[in-house]
Amino acid sequence: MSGKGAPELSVKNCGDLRVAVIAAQWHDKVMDGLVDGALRALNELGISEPTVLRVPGSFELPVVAKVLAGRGYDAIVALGVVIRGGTPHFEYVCQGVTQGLTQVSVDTGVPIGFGVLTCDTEEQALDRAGIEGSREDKGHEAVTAAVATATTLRTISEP
Ligand code: DLZ
Repeated sequence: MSGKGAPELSVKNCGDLRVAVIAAQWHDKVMDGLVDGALRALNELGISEPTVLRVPGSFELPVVAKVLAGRGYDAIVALGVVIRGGTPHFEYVCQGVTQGLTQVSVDTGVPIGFGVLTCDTEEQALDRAGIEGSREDKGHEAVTAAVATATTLRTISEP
């Protein structure tokens, strides 16, 4: 990650962070890629024993994130895949998970990496899943964002 003033991420400044990963269970192949990417990123940062929890679908991510945020985690990573179908259900699930995770993060002050793909097709999702042939690795990215935010929050001293 590059950004003006953002702390460099390394095992030295991240290895002691408590991180939880929550992953939905729809669209197995994409989810496997997202979870693998997230665990790879955590391992690179020396965060070797993350909590990993599964939920039925993306809609259930916020409630588990909220409970974890109250249990002392420094960062949470939420992973899911929502693929547009022929009904408005897609919009409701996308809206619920996006607003729910935003609310939990802002209300609790615990950063949540947003690794929820919202795609028109499975092909688009696979292209972002961090598997062979994918152009993007959104599980890895979500960890990097959450951990970077947690390290930034640590630099803010008490008034
Ligand atoms: C019901 C549903 C549908 C249609 N599609 C998806 C999806 O593409 N991705 C996903 O993660 N979950 C989906 N779900 C399940 C909902 O997230 C939720 O688990 C159920 O509505 C039960 O609350």
